[in-house]
Amino acid sequence: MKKIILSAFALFLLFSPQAFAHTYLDSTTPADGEVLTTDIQSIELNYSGKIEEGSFFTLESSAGNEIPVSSFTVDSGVLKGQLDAPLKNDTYTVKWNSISQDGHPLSGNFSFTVNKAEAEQTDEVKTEEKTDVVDIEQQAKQPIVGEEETDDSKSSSSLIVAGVILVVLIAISTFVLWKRKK
Ligand SMILES: [Cu+2]
Repeated sequence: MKKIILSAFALFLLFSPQAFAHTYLDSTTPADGEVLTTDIQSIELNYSGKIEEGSFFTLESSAGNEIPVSSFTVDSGVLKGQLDAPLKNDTYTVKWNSISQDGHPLSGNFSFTVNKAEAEQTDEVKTEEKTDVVDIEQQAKQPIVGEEETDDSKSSSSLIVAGVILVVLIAISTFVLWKRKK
């Protein structure tokens, strides 16, 4: 009987890391709500775990026009999209789609603003802009859109684990009853 309990426990340990391996979007560069004052060459999405090849995102201007992204690379938990040309001053939305290593489709979006300083600006205006940037950066610390979905999926993972435990318990009690009959 001890052996059965031990092997049931081993079985549980074997399956549980996978049940908890759900990936979520950890951070992005640029960050959600960030205001950029310099040009960027790429957009990076950092996930909490591995994501599958074929994960991608689209980049849209505030008018809804799609900005071309020349190439995507997936390196373990990092999805990187290369930009063809410098971005004009505007607010952009990144709409991302990826598949977690456990097969979960994941999606969400975040936005950032490009606000490059004009070549001829008085110092006064520059100081004003700096204050604005700090305010928006504080807003950026708010959670990234799409994390709510992750929390739901986490609880569903716990449900799966609970289900596995239940099945194992039923199997053990069935076995014990069968042995007693013998
Ligand atoms: Cu998952």
